[in-house]
Amino acid sequence: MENKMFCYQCQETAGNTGCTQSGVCGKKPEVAAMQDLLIFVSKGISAVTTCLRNEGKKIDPAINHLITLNLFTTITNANFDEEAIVARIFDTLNAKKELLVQLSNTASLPEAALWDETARVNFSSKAAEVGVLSTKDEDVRSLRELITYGLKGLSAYSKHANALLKDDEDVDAFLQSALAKTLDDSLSLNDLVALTLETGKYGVNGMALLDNANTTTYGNPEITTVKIGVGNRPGILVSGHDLRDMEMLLKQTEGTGVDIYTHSEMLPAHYYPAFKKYNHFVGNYGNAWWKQKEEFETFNGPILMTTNCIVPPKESYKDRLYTTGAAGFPGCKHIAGEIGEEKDFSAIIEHAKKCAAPTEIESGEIVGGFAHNQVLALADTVVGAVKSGAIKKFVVMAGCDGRAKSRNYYTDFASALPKDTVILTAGCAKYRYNKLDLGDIGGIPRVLDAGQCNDSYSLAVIALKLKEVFDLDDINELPIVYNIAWYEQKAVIVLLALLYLGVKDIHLGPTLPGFLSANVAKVLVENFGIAPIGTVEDDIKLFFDEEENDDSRVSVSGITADSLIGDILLQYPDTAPILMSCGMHCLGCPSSQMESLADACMVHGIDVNIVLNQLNAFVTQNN
Ligand code: SF4
Ligand code: SF3
Repeated sequence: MENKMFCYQCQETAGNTGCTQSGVCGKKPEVAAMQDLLIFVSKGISAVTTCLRNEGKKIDPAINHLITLNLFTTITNANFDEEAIVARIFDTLNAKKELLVQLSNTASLPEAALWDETARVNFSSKAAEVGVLSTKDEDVRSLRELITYGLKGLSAYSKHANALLKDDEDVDAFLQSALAKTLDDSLSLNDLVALTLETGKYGVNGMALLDNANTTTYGNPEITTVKIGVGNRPGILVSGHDLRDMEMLLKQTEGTGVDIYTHSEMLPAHYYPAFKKYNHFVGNYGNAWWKQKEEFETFNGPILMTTNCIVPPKESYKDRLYTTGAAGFPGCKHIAGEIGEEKDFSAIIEHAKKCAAPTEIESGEIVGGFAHNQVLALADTVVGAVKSGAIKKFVVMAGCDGRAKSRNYYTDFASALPKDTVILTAGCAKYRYNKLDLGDIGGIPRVLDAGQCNDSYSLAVIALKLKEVFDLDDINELPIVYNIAWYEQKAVIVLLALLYLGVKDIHLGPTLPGFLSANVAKVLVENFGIAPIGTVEDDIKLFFDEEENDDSRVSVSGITADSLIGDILLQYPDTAPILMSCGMHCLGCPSSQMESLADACMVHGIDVNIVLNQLNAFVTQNN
């Protein structure tokens, strides 16, 4: 893993020593180092709270909120402000000191729980000791990072629910105990794999918590047409994922002559009934987060970043960029406010009044609002379309967008999909295809947008409902395929939640996460059929050309269902464990060498396409 050049946070390119390098994210090395230290002290305080719970003591919700906000602050592209991160380290150390005196027995605590420091000057040297690469075994490190990133996603869901005054002590207790376990050297690889799946289970709980918080506060998202042009009054552009911030800003801008627009992941705010009553909530401006440099420039007015993803701003609009909550950028104004407090947005509103109206960059409308309640309200139509064959398959294309050219794949893939398929999406990945004219099937749009990445829960609810309606035993029997784009750490929890729900054969792109060691990737490939994307042409064949899949599909590795076992082993000897784990324990037998993969799978009662996926993924990873 040390030889790979990738970023632990955003997986683009850049730092090669864990998250302590300045890279494409624009973070300075000192900022990345302070993030490492904030994670370390968050793990430390979590070990203390976990011991306190084991002694039967209650943890104040304020401590839970401190830990979730710490994790949220360190997710990809949320906070670049070194001093804000250092302040959180001090707050955490102080809170931990108060908790430690309540603990009867401190003997089993890890070093992170006992570490204390009052001199800021000593933080850098400590950060250098405790970064990602301080775990030397690459498989342990890979699983610890997978769990930690999943917990960061869980913390984001919790934080958004907490902002709406909803808490789940079970989720917080798990989050903290799991964080503490990432410090525990006595855990085996199997223990860590089990903890990874348990993280997915709590991911589902965290998503349900947030879904309940959002829908009970703002109503169920409903089909909505959103304008993408502009009006002629000055505006404030709101980005990130925090709906409570959006609510407060909408209220405070009413009657001020300032319009409100959404950017990137805030688009789904338009789908909530509670926000529709605001006439000055005009529309969506622009695209996914990575286009900020052009789009914030032409917006002309101030921008409020409520969470990630921030692109380091150009000087030309930096004075118009405001942050709040977990987001931060040095030199940009930060609007404070704790859970339960009304934030004061007067400064950004006054700023907006002095700005020109946005410059129009596109016009027209997009349609969204297909979260679970809305889709289930259309269940009869949807089920009827599936039964009649009008809809052959659903393709879950949820996830993140990013600036890499390889992400054009998703636009091309969406365009190449057979006309009898419907895309289910959530997250900013949708901007790769939500403005294409993909039409509808009997009135059902071919792109159903459930909302933010945080709303991926809706896609799971829809799948589980369809499984019930079609009376299936296994979620994988549904006509749903998964081709998910990923970028930020928070998205890891969506993957883990899907794995916990039993979803198999998820394709992930544009690359598999770099923090997966070869062995951890193998576990995911063998047990869940996780596979990387291929070319658009190959993947369309793989997902839709069932006849060809049955016998002669050519995979990226060159291995087909017709390949002889002996030839596969000759070309890729390291694939033997994959074939054996699929039940082919007779590989040493000369006659098995002359069998085709399809025949061998048939004899062992295995789906040849699943084995092909696994072989393909393995060969792509290791060659
Ligand atoms: Fe480097 Fe930024 Fe990635 Fe950290 S997040 S490894 S600083 S590119
Ligand atoms: Fe996008 Fe950052 Fe992930 Fe919330 S805003 S989906 S990348």
